[in-house]
Amino acid sequence: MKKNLSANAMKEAKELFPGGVNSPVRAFQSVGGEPVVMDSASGPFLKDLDGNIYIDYIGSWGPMIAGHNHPSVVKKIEQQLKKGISFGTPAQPENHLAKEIMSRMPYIEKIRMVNSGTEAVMSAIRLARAATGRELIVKFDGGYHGHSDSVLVEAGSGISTLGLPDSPGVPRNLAEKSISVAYNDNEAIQQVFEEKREEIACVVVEPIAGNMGCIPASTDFLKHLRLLTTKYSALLIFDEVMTGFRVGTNGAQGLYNIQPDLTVLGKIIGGGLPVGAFGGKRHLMREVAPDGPVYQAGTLSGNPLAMTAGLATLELLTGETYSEIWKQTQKLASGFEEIAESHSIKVSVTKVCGMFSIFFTKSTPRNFLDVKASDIGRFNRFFHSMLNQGIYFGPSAYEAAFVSASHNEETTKKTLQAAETAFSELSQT
Ligand code: HOZ
Repeated sequence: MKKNLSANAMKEAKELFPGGVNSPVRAFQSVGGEPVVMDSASGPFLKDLDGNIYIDYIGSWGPMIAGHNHPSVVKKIEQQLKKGISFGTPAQPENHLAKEIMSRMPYIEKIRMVNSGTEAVMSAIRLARAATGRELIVKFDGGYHGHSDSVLVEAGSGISTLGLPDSPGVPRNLAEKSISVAYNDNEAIQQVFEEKREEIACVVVEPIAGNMGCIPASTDFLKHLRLLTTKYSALLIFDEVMTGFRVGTNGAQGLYNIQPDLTVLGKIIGGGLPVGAFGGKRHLMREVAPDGPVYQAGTLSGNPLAMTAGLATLELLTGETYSEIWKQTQKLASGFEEIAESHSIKVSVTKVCGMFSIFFTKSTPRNFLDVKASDIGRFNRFFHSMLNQGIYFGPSAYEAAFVSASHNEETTKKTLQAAETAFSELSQT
């Protein structure tokens, strides 16, 4: 595999950006080696600067669920491009995307478009604090809700990939307002509520965690959260930045049939362009400026190109699309487990539609502690073997892999062939 052009570009990038990247996980720090610099993408494939082609299981960390550069998404972006890039005024693409989202997630009665998932969570938490008049927030260990101050406590994704406890720069008195509890643990959350009761403004949760690898919540756990938050009049915020329209037509809230008070979205609803959104019950959203006093604003919010790309992507996501994505996800997951088994390697592959993770551990992880106990060194070696064979996973044992509608029997077959080699190599070390 030629790597010269990519290596040179990374050398230059290291002079320009911290760690040579604009988002920490991309830096390959935990898996070792040098990041690959991409040049173009199409369907399920990425092509690097040296012309090497990879089957991509990052999908830009989720948004590219239709596959890279889907013709109808590209066409609609081009049409909008000709009409204008950004207006800073109300524009119709905002209405179109909002209506599509709300028809799929009926618990969102009003929505505010923002520019990233981080911004959306930050604003939803501000709204929850204002609406309840309380300050404490509860999150879960290994849950990642972007990088705003209140949620960088025991966080997943880059924070766990880099082995950072929390982040310096977060004021201590603010961090003290955030409580982090074990995921999928009814007793732990019950205890927190019994102790803090009416001090808790909200619980923010990824209904299917995707930033400590893919760890689905049990239905019982999510139901328990709904009951507790209702009992203590706290708000339940579903962070569906990753799961929204990935795991099914109605997101994780549809899959589990649980009604959150607020929902946070991102990734897919921007079709690959920068977008976030938060929404929920009308009486809560009425508190947001200018209807109410909770301030939130953004120069590029509701950007017409991003709205158009998001809508074009959602329009491609039918029940049939999800069945096909689920089929490939299941084939990959069972394929990995069977091949590993045949080499006497124990892996546990967690999965939901379009998302999976390979953990080098005997039993299925249910929380962050279980994930941290898995063999990260083995994952790193597996990652490099797959990469060398043209299969691109996220460069971290704490990130989920994503399957798109453009992945098919052929890509699954090639991926599993590469896995055969990777597990065989691992069994010899
Ligand atoms: N926080 C993202 C994954 N969970 C990583 C984003 C990126 O590096 O692009």
